[in-house]
Amino acid sequence: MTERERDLAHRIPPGQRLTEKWPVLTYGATPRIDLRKWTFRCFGLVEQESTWTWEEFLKLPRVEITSDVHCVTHWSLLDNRWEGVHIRELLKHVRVKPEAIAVMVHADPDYTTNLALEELVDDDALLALKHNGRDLEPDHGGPCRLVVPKLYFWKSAKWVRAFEFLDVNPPGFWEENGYHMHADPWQEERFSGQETRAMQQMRAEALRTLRQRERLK
Ligand SMILES: Nc1nc2c(c(=O)[nH]1)N[C@H]1C(S)=C(S)[C@@H](COP(=O)(O)O)O[C@H]1N2
Ligand SMILES: [Mo]
Repeated sequence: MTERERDLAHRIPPGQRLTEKWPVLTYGATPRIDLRKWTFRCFGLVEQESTWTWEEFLKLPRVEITSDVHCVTHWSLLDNRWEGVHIRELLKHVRVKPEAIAVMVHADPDYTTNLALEELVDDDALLALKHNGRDLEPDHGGPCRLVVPKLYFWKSAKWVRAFEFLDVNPPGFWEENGYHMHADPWQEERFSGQETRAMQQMRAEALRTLRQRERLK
């Protein structure tokens, strides 16, 4: 094994193959985003809702983070240099209530994905505006996408528009349609059938709670 191969072996999770070209994976078509109407919103279990316009969002301090991408369809793309707003930077402006344990990420056009709060505020998670020095292309989520490198890439919502803070962790779009609630590529957490009993109970209970709240409204 060469040094390069040894290095790679540590970075490619089981069942993954390297790709050099970045594939586009979207459920549906790339939405047209009007920056004059674009906002990013934090709502749910927060002391006060916050909303940024595109202009306001551009004024937030940025970070650069290099990370690997692992898609559940078995491709991995290494050494992506992302530039954007760190989640903890954004949350300096949001007082999240202590009951919040999870976040429903809302994205255009009608895409959602769920994360435990602690995974969203991880060191390497950000709202990315640039990839390898260039503005994110529309097909890859431009103007702004979430990047959560430690989880399969469907959790990294393209065209992200809001975080909804919750005291339960309900499944998002793919999680409702056969994919794993947690999605750690190193554990190969691909499908909902692989979830632990505790996770399946959490999933069912969260949905029950949300339905009950809907009824009480
Ligand atoms: N809004 C939105 N975000 C999304 C998706 C989508 O269909 N809509 N697809 C997800 C999936 S399944 C993957 S693998 C990655 C793909 O990102 P890419 O097209 O930039 O490779 O985006 C994720 N984020
Ligand atoms: Mo995916």
